[in-house]
Amino acid sequence: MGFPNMTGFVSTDRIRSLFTEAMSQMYRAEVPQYGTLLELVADVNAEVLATNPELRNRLTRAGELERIDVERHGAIRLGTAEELSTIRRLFAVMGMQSVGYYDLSVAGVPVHSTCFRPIDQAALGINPFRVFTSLLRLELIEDEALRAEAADILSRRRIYTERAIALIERHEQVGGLSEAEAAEFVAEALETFRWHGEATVSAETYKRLHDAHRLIADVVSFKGPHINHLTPRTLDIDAVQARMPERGITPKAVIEGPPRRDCDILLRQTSFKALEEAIAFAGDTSAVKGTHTARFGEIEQRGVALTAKGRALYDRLLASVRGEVQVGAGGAKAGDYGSELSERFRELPDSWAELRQQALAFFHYSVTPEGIAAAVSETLPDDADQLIECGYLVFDPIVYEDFLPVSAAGIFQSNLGTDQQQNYATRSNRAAFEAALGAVVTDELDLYAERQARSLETAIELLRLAGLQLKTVA
Ligand code: OOG
Ligand code: NI
Repeated sequence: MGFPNMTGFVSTDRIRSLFTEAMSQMYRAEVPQYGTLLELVADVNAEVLATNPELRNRLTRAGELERIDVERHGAIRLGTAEELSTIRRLFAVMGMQSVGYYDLSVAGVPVHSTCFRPIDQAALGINPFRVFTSLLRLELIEDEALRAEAADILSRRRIYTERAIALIERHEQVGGLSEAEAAEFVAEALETFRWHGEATVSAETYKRLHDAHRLIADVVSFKGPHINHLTPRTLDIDAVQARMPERGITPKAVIEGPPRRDCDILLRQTSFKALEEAIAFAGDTSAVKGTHTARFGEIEQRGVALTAKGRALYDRLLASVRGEVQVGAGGAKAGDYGSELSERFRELPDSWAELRQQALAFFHYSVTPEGIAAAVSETLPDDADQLIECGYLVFDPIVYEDFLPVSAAGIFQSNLGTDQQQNYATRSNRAAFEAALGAVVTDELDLYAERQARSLETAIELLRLAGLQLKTVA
């Protein structure tokens, strides 16, 4: 695993795995509840796998069982275009690319975001580490003087170490890093994500930024974009949510995303406030310090990726529930919301076969041993539906590897305090985001569609080759 290939470079997969592990250790030390959560998730996952052999088999076939224990996503919030384009280059060293564009201004959060993650199947199987990365939209600050001040503060900070930049450049120039360089890169890159208890601004500036939006204070007031959560994947989010209080954790009132179903779709998430941290302000000599809440805990459960058609149905059903029941600050009406959600989502079929037949979700196709045997002895139909009916072809759900903007907004809001619902007039600006990023954002639907198509082609090709074998033998 740690062996360099012929070029003497270690794989980007290995660098990502080293980084994920280092990040997880750092976050465990910084936020002890994260460690508690990992233990609870591991317990629940083990119980689910022990009692649900069908799920265990499916995850094994999909290559997901192996990765569950290391599977994490995190989030950071950046302040400038330069910080964003450099993070793109930093994540590229670990084999992660920008996938998906999420506009959160529509939900009153002055950022737009992307997810950095591995793209190809083998890399996802090794370690699907993802980072939800947001860029502050300073243009959404109404107060012009404050906007200029924030831009000025941001322009003066350096969130990457010099050595990290040098190693990114080396990776770009020679095409990889040696084992020793990779270890150094991981340690240097980690510095960007570390928590700093000393604000770079005075208490007075912090307050003005905070009054404009808590998120603006979080992005602008510190030396770097501290990782604000690290989320393990659970196989039963309702069980983890229910058992959190036993371990001293209080989750938010509702689980974001779709309801519990037999066939999981997309992504379900819930979070909890982790820390109120003491901070010292710049130039502050008094013993009185401030506090800042930025870091939290979260769990996620992943289901099948939906097609554009399935996603449109999901969005419509979710919007109809949210239009009907608004969950209050203290969790009022959470029960109504949950039952309304389950009720309305009955419109979205809850069997893999229907989801496939109606082209609502993406599936991976594979040939069965019966299919190969049949191909050798007879001429097979070349229609996928017929092959499935004969038991020659099987299909498994392709897991959703991305995020959901409405859920993300809910996660942001619950951790910023629910009192800050604002609506911004300016809308989605993907072009500006891509200009800041210095690259085009990959469309996640294209990736799923490609994987589905490739699996089907490969399966049909395998059957064809098995059939040829018959003709050669005969
Ligand atoms: C990111 C919130 C979004 C998710 O899982 O949807 C997110 C943030 O608070 O910076 O992490
Ligand atoms: Ni998250």
